[in-house]
Amino acid sequence: MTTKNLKISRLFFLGLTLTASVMATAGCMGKNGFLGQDKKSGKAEAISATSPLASSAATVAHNKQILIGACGAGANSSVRVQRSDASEGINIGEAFVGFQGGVNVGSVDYNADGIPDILVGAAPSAQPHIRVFDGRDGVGEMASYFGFDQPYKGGVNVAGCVLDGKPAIVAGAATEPHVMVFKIIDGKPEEHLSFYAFKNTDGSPVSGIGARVTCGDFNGDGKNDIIVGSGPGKNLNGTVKVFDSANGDLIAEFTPTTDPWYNGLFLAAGNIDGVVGDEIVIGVGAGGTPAVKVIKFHAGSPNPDTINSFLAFDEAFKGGVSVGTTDFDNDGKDDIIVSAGAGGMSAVKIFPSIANAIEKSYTGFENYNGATCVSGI
Ligand SMILES: [Ca+2]
Ligand SMILES: [Ca+2]
Ligand SMILES: [Ca+2]
Ligand SMILES: [Ca+2]
Repeated sequence: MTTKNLKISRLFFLGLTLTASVMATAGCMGKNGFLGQDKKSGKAEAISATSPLASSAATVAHNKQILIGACGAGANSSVRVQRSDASEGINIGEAFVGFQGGVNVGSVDYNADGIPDILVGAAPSAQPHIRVFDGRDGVGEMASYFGFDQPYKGGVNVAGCVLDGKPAIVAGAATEPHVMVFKIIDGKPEEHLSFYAFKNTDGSPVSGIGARVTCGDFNGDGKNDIIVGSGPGKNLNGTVKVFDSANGDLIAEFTPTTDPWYNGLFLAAGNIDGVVGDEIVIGVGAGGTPAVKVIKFHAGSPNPDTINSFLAFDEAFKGGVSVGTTDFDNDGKDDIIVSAGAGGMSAVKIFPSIANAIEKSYTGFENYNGATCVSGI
């Protein structure tokens, strides 16, 4: 559908215990049919064909984890958690059973119990379905939404956030520059912001370009900001914009590279250098050299600095680099998670803080060569 027709929407709250009939009524149909979960239980399947780990019954919090999703078109929607201590992590299985369009992942402590929960967004070719799974065990669905009006079938990018002390979800339309922010109030989403991240000079939204999203305090004022990077679909040369989470005002805008990142970029935020304020971590989209950059804000300067830059994978790899952050080694500085796009055999790596040495290396999904995406959790 076109931008012109993409209505500013309310989030459709589907309830805490989604049933198959509700899913069907809600029209949750993709190109391959029903996208929902196990029709009998109403829960996600525990094990998927591409996931090597069995479902975990663990109920304790494990910090410093990596959330991994199968992201590529043609992939199923497997999602699992990799723990730093190599113990068995949560395995959601297919977040949207039968869906072959891939997903993207994020996390937020949705129910404010101190345990980060799992956000999964359906990739392009699907309705913009967001599911939230309990981070304690992964099998309890906490919520299920459509991030944008259901006629829109471009998919949705998701990120967790905390705004005014409340959990929040940032949703970016995957094929349009529409961004919506929802605060979670008493377990239900309330629309907080709705705006277009990329506009033409006449104020109309740029057509055919998606919004990749993350959340962090880029300008170090103690309040999280909404950070949007251009997705694939049009040459914006990898533009990043930072918006005030209170009102959607633009705080900063930059283009992190002079390279032609025509296929968009991936982004995450975290306190990489340990100094007040979150840095933005950028990973090149599919088609480009697999570069990662760490961007730092300086008060009073319109131009942020690149404080680190490295190749996440062999230079010849052009599948794209999904990025995330988590303080994996518990030194007070967030570390950088990367995962390979299509053709990278689901490689996942950790780069500690701003050093370029690989600390850990994993396989996201065994025997899977499609795109893999990551988030800290
Ligand atoms: Ca929680
Ligand atoms: Ca801020
Ligand atoms: Ca910092
Ligand atoms: Ca660290």
